[in-house]
Amino acid sequence: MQLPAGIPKIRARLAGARAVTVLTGAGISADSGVPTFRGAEGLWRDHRAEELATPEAFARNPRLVWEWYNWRRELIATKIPNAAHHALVELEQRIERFWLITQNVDGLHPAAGSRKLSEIHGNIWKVRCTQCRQVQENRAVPIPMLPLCPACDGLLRPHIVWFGESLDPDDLDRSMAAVSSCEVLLIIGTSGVVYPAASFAALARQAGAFVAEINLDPAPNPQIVDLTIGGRAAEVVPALL
Ligand code: BV8
Ligand code: ZN
Repeated sequence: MQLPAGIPKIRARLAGARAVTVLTGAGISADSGVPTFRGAEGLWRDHRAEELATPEAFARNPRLVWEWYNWRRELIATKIPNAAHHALVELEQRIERFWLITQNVDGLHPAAGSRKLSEIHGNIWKVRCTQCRQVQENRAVPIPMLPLCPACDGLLRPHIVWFGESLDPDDLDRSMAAVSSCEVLLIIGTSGVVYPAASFAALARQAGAFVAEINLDPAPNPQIVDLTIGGRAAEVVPALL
């Protein structure tokens, strides 16, 4: 397979770097068979989804929202990390100061072995009590309706950040620190429409980082990205090592 031209440039940047930050989106899990959000087969082309990932939707109809998450849990339960996820675990071990920020809730990065990681939109395998806020891992597929907290009988919700909800402050602080102190920022498989993640590239650039993007259908944005590589993450990311 002919590797895109930009790869040697990124390899050279990574070889000499002491601080590298990576931001991933649904595109890195596409090669594991997890549907992306806004693509042709997108999870979110169905208008329901856009309306379901909000606290209002959950307050109005928790059963409908849980049905949607049970459908996604069933879908994701059979998926495994791909070569791109594993390559980022290798990169984490090679680079002195490394941090991975993912928008994905599918849990494939921790499953691959990533440890220096912020799952800034949460994790589909975690639930949170709406009363006592206790967070627990729950891998039941499906989760029986309506799930209640073992500690206080409160209604459980997915431990996921919905639209209109703020990110966990620690995740946000850690991510902002990682993007504003890195020499290289790799952006892999994201459409860059969701904030605050969509602002990380500009932040890194302002701080002097070399910003490279890997995307199946690259929409080069020279204002904030130094180099764009068109290709599948599972093929391109391992070639960066
Ligand atoms: C917040 C959980 C403060 C749900 C998600 C107006 C302007 C600016 C901001 C806003 C605004 N109005 C509202 C906001 C704020 C809002 C926002 O950004 N809205 C957007 C839509 C405009 N953000 C928020 O609400 C955030 N909170 O800002 O707090 C606040 C507080 C109160 C009020 C206001 C603000 C919370 C955002 C978190 C939302 N939760 N998910 C769930 O998943 O169940 S976001 C959802 O989209 C997913 O988490 C996903 O990770 C994320 C981003 O999508 P992508 O990962 O990029 O996936 P996508 O399908 O879009 O793209 C895939 C890409 O991969 C494509 O480019 C494709 O080409 C590429 N690709 C495909 N295959 C491959 C590939 N690349 C490589 N290889 C392949 N094989
Ligand atoms: Zn509780």
